Amino acid sequence: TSQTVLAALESGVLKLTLNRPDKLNSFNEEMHQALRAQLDRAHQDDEVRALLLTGAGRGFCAGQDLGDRDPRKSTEKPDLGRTLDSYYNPAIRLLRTLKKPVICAVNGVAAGAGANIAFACDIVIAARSARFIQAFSRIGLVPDAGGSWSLPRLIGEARAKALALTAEPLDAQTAADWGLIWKTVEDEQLMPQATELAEKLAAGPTLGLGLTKQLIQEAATSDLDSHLDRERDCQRQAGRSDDYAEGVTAFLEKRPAQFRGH
Ligand code: T3D
Repeated sequence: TSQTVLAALESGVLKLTLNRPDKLNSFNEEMHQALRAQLDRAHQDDEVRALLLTGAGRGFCAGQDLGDRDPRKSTEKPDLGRTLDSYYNPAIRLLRTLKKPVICAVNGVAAGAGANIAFACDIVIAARSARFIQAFSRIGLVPDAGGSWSLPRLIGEARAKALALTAEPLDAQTAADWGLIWKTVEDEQLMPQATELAEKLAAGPTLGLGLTKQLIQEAATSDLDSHLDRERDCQRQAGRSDDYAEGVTAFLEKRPAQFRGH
């Protein structure tokens, strides 16, 4: 197995650590493949009830490894669409369709696709010292990994355009104030707090949490009328889960619920 993405399953949390710290965890081919394998596993393995994504060293992820894109080493123009089809787009789809909570602990700079992978996660907690950079325009590219979709939805067109066109770094606290991420914490508190949150969610009613995530995502593109029907369908499904019965029983018995995820 590749060391470019460290994976550890503990207490229902699959912790994935992007691990090319010398290159600020930018993506080479091997890291793309390793992340893909772990995201597939997260989908398939019932033992995985939450995903926690972070980076090794001082950065979270600096997007594509530009060392692999050196125009001086090739006479042919690259087909970057192929990288998106092969890697970034499947990764974003796998994160968004995972029926389990995805927590992102942004430990340092998140640039290019690295920033937009974070924004595809369900709950983003950032270290106070982290920053987000839509680095694409510095090198003549467009935001990818879903950034041109997620940014305007999260913070509105005005801020999305300014960030993407200028590539100015956004500090973590401003990102939180704008609603781009959930919150910031002191640097040394990042992994303890993100782990505690991930473990709490992993011990939760996974089926209901997965449906909740789906509903909120669908709201971006649905009208109220059809969305009310979707809520009804999801509530019907949640109401038939073992975890709902356990939740209500535990409430009536004045004890903590013991959810099993179905
Ligand atoms: O297929 C496709 O290509 C299409 C997909 C595109 C997706 C994308 O993500 S495009 C955007 C690519 N990313 C960037 O443009 C960001 C490039 N990096 C930076 O601008 C800066 O490194 C940061 C602002 C992120 C951090 O700056 P700083 O000063 O804190 O660190 P640094 O000194 O620049 O970086 C530390 C090392 O990491 C350095 O290596 P060295 O000199 O110590 O040997 C640097 O070269 C390396 N590094 C950082 N980012 C990348 C990288 N090496 C290769 N690729 C990188 N993206």
